[in-house]
Amino acid sequence: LRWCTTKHIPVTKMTKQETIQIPKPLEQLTASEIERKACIGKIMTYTLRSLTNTYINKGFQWLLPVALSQSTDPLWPDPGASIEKRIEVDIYGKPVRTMSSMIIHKLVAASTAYPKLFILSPNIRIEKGERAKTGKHIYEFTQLDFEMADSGSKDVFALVEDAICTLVKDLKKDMKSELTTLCRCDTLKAPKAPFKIYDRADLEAKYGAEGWEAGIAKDITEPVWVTNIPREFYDYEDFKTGKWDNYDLFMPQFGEVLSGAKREYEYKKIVEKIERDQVKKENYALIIKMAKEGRLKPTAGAGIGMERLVGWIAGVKHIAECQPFPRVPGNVNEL
Ligand code: ASN
Repeated sequence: LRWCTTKHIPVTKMTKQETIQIPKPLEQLTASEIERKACIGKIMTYTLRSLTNTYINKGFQWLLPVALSQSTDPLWPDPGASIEKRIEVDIYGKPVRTMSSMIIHKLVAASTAYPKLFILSPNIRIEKGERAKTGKHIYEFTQLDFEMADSGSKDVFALVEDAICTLVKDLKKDMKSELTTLCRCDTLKAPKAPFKIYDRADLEAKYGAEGWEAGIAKDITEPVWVTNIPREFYDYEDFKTGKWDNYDLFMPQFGEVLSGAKREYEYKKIVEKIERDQVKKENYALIIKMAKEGRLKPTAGAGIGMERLVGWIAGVKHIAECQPFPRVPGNVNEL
């Protein structure tokens, strides 16, 4: 998942932001706010159970996350990235970073002992404080991050469409009272697969380079895929056509809740892209070595932003409402 909504647009120029309140910590909530928080919490639990069941039933292994590592997602080049600070500390005489995503771990794990895997992975991205009121950014979030060996985009689309359609259909049946409290009983529609696929280049032509994400989210009534988004070296790029075999999932009236790709696995392409993007090669020595030895498999996967997915379901104004302990950019609470 990448935090790339409303890139390049200064906060002051973004409409609707004024109405967004910064979610309060638990101890400051009123009785009705506690009721709302509890409903969102129940929807989060339901969503976690439904999605993890779907993945387990399809033969995925559930891996536990890591928090510190020498190698993590460069989150670069990504036009939407707004990282204020990267956290690096020395342990045992070696530099480690807090995880910005487990993409590198996924590539290694899926190529070796875990051909189908998922992780509920905590990601730390110290977003600029000016993103406090976008409603879509938090400085710690959790992805349901998954990867599958010998797979491509179509496999990911089918898996995610099944997982989301099952989730919303069951939720509407089992969580009526919570959805009613959140005023989502009527407006939350159970999606129908297959979801439409748009090319980012066509959306840019229609809505402009800066407005396509907001534009498509506003105009759709069903979830849609957007493909061909230039970004980090590990997403597959066809050097002949210049097209990227990657994707984001957009929800109606909300925006992006998932991003992923078919991956690069060939040594020459990986090195060429890392050099082109001026990413530090030494941080990716292991996957470069594995690729050189032919040990990196063609995989595909994605990460579902849990706070965003539940935020869309619950109809929140700010996704930190889905966190028991809100992580709003620029706002540090005691808990
Ligand atoms: N989880 C994403 C993926 O699988 C990567 C990211 O979050 N930057 O592509």
